[in-house]
Amino acid sequence: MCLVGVGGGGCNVLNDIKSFSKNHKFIFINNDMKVLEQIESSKKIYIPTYDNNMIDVKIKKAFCDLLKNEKSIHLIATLGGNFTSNAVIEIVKMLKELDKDVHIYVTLPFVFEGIRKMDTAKNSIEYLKKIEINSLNIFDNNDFLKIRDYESIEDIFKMISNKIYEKIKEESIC
Ligand SMILES: Nc1nc2c(ncn2[C@@H]2O[C@H](COP(=O)(O)OP(=O)(O)OP(=O)(O)O)[C@@H](O)[C@H]2O)c(=O)[nH]1
Ligand SMILES: [Mg+2]
Repeated sequence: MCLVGVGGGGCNVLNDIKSFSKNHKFIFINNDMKVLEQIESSKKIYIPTYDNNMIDVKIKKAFCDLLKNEKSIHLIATLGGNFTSNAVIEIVKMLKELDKDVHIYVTLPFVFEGIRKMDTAKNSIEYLKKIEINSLNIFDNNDFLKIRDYESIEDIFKMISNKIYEKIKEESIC
């Protein structure tokens, strides 16, 4: 399986999944070079966000090389931040151009993070719904707050990573 994590949260989820099972291909994508440098992996793609055309020829080539033997891609994005919410759309469009099967796993931010983040996330989902993809799985961070068995936000993030991985395994046998 090929799992791709986008942005700060998406890369964290991918790292959690890597700690449960190393048997997959993991590709980390971020616009934050410092964060990307700290990730122990050779499969990383840096997308600078200083111009509007996020995915240029160089980045497309990097994707092509890393994904050349992969038919299905499982893409993880924790929505709400600017980078992730925009980049996920551009990446999905590019994966479709490359004729890949695309399964998407996104999370909605916590309500306490503010209306702006929630709106950014929901806009992104509306765009994703317009693209022909294999599946769009939406997880709401706020649902996890209702579970009493946690001590910190980090505990919730671990629960979310578990849930996403369970769903990826389900989708990959369909
Ligand atoms: N599941 C999970 N969600 C996270 C984690 N860190 C942040 N988030 C959620 O993801 C949302 C987006 O955060 P990031 O992924 O850091 O955002 P980004 O796209 O990198 O944003 P910018 O760098 O500000 O453009 C946050 O509002 C949180 O709701 C994490 O470790 N795990
Ligand atoms: Mg970031």
